[in-house]
Amino acid sequence: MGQAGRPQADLEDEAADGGGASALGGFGVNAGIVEEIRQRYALDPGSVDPSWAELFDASGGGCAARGTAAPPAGDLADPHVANQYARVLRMIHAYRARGHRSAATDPLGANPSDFPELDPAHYGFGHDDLTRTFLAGDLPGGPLQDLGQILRRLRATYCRSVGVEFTHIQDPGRKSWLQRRMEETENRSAFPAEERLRILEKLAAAELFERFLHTRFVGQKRFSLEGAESLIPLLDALVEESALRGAREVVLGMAHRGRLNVLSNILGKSLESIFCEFEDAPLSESPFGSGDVKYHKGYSTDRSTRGAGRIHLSLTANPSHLEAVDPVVLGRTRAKQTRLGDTLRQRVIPVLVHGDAAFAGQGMVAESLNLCHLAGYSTGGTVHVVVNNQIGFTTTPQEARSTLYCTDVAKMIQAPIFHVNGDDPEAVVHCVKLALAYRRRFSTDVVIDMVCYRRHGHNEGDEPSFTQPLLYEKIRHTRPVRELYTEELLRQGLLQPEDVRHIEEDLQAQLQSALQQIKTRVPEPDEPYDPRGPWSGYARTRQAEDEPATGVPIERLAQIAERLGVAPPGFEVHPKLQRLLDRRRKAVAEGGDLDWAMAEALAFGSLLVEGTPVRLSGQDSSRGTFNQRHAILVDQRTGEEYAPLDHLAETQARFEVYDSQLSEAAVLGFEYGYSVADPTTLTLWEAQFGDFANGAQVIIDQFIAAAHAKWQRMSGLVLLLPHGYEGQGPEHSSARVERFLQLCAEDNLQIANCSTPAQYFHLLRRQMRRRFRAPLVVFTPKSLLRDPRASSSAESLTEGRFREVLAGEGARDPGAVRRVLLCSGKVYYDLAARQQERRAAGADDVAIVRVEQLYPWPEQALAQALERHPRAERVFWVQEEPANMGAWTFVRERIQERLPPGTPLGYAGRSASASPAVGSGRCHRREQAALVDAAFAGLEPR
Ligand SMILES: Cc1ncc(C[n+]2csc(CCOP(=O)(O)OP(=O)(O)O)c2C)c(N)n1
Ligand SMILES: [Mg+2]
Repeated sequence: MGQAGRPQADLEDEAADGGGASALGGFGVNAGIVEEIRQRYALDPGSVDPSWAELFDASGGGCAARGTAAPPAGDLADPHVANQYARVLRMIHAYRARGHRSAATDPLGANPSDFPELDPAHYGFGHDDLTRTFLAGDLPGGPLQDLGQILRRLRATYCRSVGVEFTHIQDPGRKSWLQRRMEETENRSAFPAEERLRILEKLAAAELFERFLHTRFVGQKRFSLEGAESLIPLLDALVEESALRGAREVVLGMAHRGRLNVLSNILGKSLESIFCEFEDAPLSESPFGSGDVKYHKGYSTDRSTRGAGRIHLSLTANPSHLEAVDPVVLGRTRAKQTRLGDTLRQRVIPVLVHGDAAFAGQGMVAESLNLCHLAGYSTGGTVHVVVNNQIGFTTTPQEARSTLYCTDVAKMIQAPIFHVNGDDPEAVVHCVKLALAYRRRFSTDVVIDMVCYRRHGHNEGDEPSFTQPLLYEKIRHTRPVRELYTEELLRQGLLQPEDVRHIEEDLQAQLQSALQQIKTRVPEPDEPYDPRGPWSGYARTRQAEDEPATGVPIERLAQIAERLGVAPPGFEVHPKLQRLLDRRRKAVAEGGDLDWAMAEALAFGSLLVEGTPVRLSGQDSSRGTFNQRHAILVDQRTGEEYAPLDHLAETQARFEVYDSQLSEAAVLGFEYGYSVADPTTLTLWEAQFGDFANGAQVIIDQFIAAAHAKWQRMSGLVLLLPHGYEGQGPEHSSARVERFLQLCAEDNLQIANCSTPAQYFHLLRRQMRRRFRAPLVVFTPKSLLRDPRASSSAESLTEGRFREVLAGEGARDPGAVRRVLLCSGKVYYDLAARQQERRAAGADDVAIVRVEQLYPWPEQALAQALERHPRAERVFWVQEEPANMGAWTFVRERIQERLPPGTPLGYAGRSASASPAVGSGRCHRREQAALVDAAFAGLEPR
């Protein structure tokens, strides 16, 4: 409000003149207060609320005189008068908070018209009061207004085609910004003729597209938009308005409903290629990978706008799994903003189109909304559009949710929610402009709930009357929004009947000609297959020459280590951490042993100084779940934070580490999206414990593993999944190695389980230093983080590369080896310890081979390792996991193939089990000892 407060307490009695609409003198305003405001106005007109100023101006400055000359009949001290004013103000508030309950938002007409709190009678007002003047608070139109005038504005603003929920917004500035904008305009826009014709054209394009497909490709699934055609003018206005306000890119995510329509009418995907997909013509086959159905594919394009040049639009490919694409769109957006240096987050705008049932039902929605204001994940606000056709497949809203609206979940982030009637396309376009203005101003999510209907069944083969006969009887008699809007424009003389015919004929001709075209000529693919933009130069298949040396000169490592160990002057590091920093600093310079966290810091640090940005996110990742990383130091006096990795050198790349919200699906989806949009950044997601990754299974199965085969989209995302059997119980032991291995084919993933810090160092660097890109899953250690046996020398980081197989350990005479133990990860150290004992006892006949990379399967390296021991009688696979888990079922055939005929492959590990690990530490130790025994069983000294 700013200026002299609007005078809610400045109330007095009813008008002396009997309630006429006269100004101050006529109606119960405390004369003393009016005089005081008048005097302030005389001294400084800017110091009072503009509505007072209007009033004083209108009365030629004489109102105060009238106010004083004709004192009001009542006084605020009179409880009856005060009560009456309070009731008006309560009613005004009720309209702001609950006006949406009687807004005409449902094109099928099921609007509750008599919500009690919106009835003046509820506040004791009758018909006679309509012409009486009351204090109107901060409602535009002046501080004193007729009750009728007050109600008219409130109903026009809050109860027409737009119902708004905004009073849950706690920030008074945001709330009053929106309130004022809506009330001053009565929440509508006066569109010029040109814009109204454009809306009609978009509606026509939307409807005719569907009708054409309906008649030419009978019975084929397309998930028609009919009943919700206003989505097209909505998105059209969104793109135009965004461009006008300086946006360079809009990143869209949406599900099946109307997707083809959006591809054609918003992204400009050619009709020819869409029709080819319906025909299942050769073009619709994927030249690489297995491809996807037409209504899941992504697309991107540059589109010319009317007033602001070109804007890049991309629709993110998505799986059938509703809402799974949400965080992916946000991550992509964030990466694009970062690459563009768009710190205000106004140049790349994320837009998510949802279905009503999915928005209310899927947990991913809440997880993704929760990213909205988090420093590491904010995108400056997402524009959410719910295509609320009031049904989900065959499920009614009453069955689909416990909430009043399908959008209620968005209130948790205090997003304003505009419920708008999809049959009022101007109101729809008005809402999107208002929503964008709000996002621009406050950098936060906004929600448009476009209430509409679904003209046909869920898909084109469905008969909706089986389950919703009454609803569909009504829908049968509902005329398309294009018809309704056309009539309106004809009525207003903006359009002549022949104009309508021309619009339709033109569209029809375009559709017809495109269909004709594909009969004679196969169109070019819409998107070239070769990696484009930031991905040009990267390879989706492994390159024979692509095994870069990843060592880093010792001088550089020493410089990095030095910087890692120093906090700024005066920064008070926790004393225990100070010792860690000192150790880190000395480790490289003095040739000490490096642990896992140090090797990781040096991998990150060396990439950063070479110009490769690093972004790591996960629960408690900055400190590290196991208290190992300490990527951010906290001043013990001030709480200030300092990230040594971000202060290595003047010209280094950006280092970001974020403690994520406590979710897996949305955060992993976000990081996946980030990695797709930015191949130049080492993007890592870390699970708190590896098994929690199954909370993000959809992202792993549908995106990380399959995106390349389905959509030819590459990603270099790294997943860090703590894994290892340490007696911590069923839930903290297994990252489900078996599940990741089951997903592997066509070089879609890389799966590694390193046994030394140096290997981890080289692996991380390899990920960014070669052209081949595929997501990398690393099973990371827990107890090994502090196990002195699992340390590496600084020298081991200075040369060489990641080795897929480590076969160095073994008998001094390889020819004397009677048994080869193959394993992966931490169990190696248990085997090595037993091997040491046996050696001490004079038995040196076992070789241990570590498979450090499980996929792509290191065929050659393993074959070489086995060939070194031609006299081996037995080969065992040793693992900690139960036999139905871990790598056993994956490696079994692959190793067996390599063994001489008749050499059986043995298994030493836990028995098959329903649960990954036992609860008792004692049982765990017993089992662990038993599996090591089994690995060495039968090797009595000769
Ligand atoms: C996670 C998930 N569960 C189930 C389905 C199967 N399914 C496809 S569409 C649909 C109904 C979606 O309703 P709504 O979100 O309202 O979108 P509409 O089809 O009405 O546009 C269902 C259940 C799915 N695709 N994804
Ligand atoms: Mg629906």
